[in-house]
Amino acid sequence: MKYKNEFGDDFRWGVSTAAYQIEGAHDIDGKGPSIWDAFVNRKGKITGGHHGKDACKFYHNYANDIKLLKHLNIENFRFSFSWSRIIPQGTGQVNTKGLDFYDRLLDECLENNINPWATLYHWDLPQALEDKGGWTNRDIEQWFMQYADICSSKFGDRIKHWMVLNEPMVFTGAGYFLGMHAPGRIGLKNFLSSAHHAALCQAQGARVIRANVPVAQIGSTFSCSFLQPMTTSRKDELATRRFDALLNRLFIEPSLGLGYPVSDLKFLRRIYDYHKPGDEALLPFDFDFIGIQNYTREIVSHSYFIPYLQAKLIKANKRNVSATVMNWEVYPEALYQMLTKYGNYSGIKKIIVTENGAAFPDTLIDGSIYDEARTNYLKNHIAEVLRAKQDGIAVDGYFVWTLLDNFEWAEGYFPRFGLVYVNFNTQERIIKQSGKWFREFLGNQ
Ligand code: IFM
Repeated sequence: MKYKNEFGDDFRWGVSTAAYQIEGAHDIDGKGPSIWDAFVNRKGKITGGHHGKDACKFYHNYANDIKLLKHLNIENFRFSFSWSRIIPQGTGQVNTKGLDFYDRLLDECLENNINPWATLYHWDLPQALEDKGGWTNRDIEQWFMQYADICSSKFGDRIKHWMVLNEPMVFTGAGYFLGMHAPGRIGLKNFLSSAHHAALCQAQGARVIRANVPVAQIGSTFSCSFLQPMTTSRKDELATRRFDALLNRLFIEPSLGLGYPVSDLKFLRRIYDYHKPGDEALLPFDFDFIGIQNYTREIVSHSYFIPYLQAKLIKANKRNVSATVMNWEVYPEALYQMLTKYGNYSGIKKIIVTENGAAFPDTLIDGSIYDEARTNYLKNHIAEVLRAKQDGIAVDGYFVWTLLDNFEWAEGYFPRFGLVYVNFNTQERIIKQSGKWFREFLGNQ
């Protein structure tokens, strides 16, 4: 795999980002607080006491960063809207200055021949809505549809590719079940109610976009991990199936009209406590594409001690395998396996790898970063995408996570995922060896 033309002319290459991780400017020009603005102030929640108040100052630096994209030969830029920048209280009054920022960003992209790909929701719920229950409150369906309406009616003329949610499993699981992410809530009721409401919004938000922008290509993005049992025992095999239902199937299957995967994960049945008559018909949506976001493989073993799941993941450092700073095993074939898995659902028309990438320790040597591990990670994963494509899987794009080192949620600024190094004191950008390699790969026909 040397040349990008092996993937065909229609294949989309890009990078992905998210508002809270890069924008900064957390309280200016009328922006309201989001759940992440609040969560970072809670003691002990973020490694190093870090926060995203400034992050990469993309709000101010966006024009230079878009030029950087152009320099890197990257034609597709995935970003997310900050809901509380656009509607500070989450519902009601719109903030014109917030809309103006995205206007400027989109114009900058188009002037540089970069296609913007927009995600409506990448985890930064307005705090005012969380104060009313957030994703656990059924009213979120109306709040979200209003937000989707404002974004798509305002920007639909310039954005062709839309994604409704980013990784609903992560923001409901880490945010409402485990309390590790904003808003830091725990418990099964919070998880199941927020999961059902997120699945509804996934389809309802897409309907709003379809109505406002009939020509849009609409998708939503799903985190996924290639799962394998620790042993060949029946117990480990069933444990793997339960994790698969939770991590890989919970949000895609209702959107395909298959309902929730309750037969493989019994406790999920209680999600129906949050259903209203007619929900069955609201959950499916005929997406034009789905985004899959895979980083690793996980090994699963049965465990009596883990509530609800009776299963646990054996982390990479316990298995003596090569891993990233996130303690995620480096296992490129996982991406091939996930493309095959999702490619085999009959209702999925097209897959875009909307995120894939790696955090490794980066050392500045004479002003340069020689990140061979990240470069190899990308090369090897891209090769697996090609393998899937050659096997007939409808995969049509690959987006690196991510352009710039940025705020990595509960891990703060320690994990660096960028193709471009960021000095967070000076906001200097330095293209890493991986960024140079990607530029060359994209430039080579
Ligand atoms: O940084 C995150 C991103 O926000 C969602 N997907 C995974 C990335 C790496 O952890």
